[in-house]
Amino acid sequence: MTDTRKEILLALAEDTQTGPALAEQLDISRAAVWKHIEALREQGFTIDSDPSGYTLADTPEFGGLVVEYQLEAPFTVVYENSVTSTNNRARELAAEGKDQVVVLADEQTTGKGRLDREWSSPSGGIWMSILLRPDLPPTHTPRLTLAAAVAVTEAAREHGVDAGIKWPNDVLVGDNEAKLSGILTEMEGEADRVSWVAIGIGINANIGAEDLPEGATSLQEQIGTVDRAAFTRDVLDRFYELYQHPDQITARWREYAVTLDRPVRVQQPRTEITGRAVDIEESGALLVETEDETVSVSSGDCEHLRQQ
Ligand code: BT5
Repeated sequence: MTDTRKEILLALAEDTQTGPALAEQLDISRAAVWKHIEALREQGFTIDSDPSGYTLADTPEFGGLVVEYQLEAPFTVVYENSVTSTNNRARELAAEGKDQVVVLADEQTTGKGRLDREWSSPSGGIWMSILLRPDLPPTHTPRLTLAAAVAVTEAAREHGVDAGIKWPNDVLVGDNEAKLSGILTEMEGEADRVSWVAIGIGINANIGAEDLPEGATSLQEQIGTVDRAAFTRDVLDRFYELYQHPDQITARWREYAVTLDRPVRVQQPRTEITGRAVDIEESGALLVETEDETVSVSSGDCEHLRQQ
């Protein structure tokens, strides 16, 4: 979105504005104002005009502009109705040298989970990837994934959903621990420096239970239809705040963790660790107390076992 359009939307969100007032405020011609208003209408914004000026009567339910114009984080939002996977699209944008871009979609046709698993992504979800070029060694990127889980959990709690985090980054709801959100981080880089990272966040938003796999839940199922644009903004702003204050990530993650202080089994490609999850390290690794030692587990699939 051009900054001018963003400024017009912000001004209209405040109050009715006359064409001349907008032209003066933005230092553009009245004809240019009119063109921008037309472009915004084409993007689904309902802007009424009468002698008192332009009034923002309605905004589209979802899309790039509606998320971006009130976003505090400095991300550009690239919206697609349907995409194979927002992570794939983010990878393409990374190849073009882009940074601080969010790819957002209503539907993914081949959404990806971790380890080549499938991620169901029907229309009505919030499927997005945040593309960043952080000045970090690759070993620090798991923390960005934790930050994304914290951001989703806080946004969900703000909406009254009883969300918690299963290590490393599943957002689960309620006693039966139904999965509301999952995160897949992909990156490219060298041994000591990340070139880019795409943090892929999937949130089951306005989707009925019948369109989700077993064991999944959605915001709609929990609290009814949500304003996806506002929810997306909330997650992105919270994520960006944590990105700027990485020292807060693990403390906030611990606050919402449902994995700590309980028996777990962590599956890794070649091994399996069973014990009590006691803490996470700054790196994001899970500390598991087994019968004879405390093991630091940096990745794997975690299963919560029944409390003994
Ligand atoms: C994840 O994998 O939880 C990571 C999911 C990341 C999805 C986002 S959407 C935006 C971006 N673009 C992508 O293509 N991906 C990212 P994992 O922990 O492997 O969990 C996958 C498992 O969760 C599957 O094997 C199913 O059992 C289950 N599952 C699939 N779709 C689901 C859904 N929509 N909600 C809850 N569970 C689901």
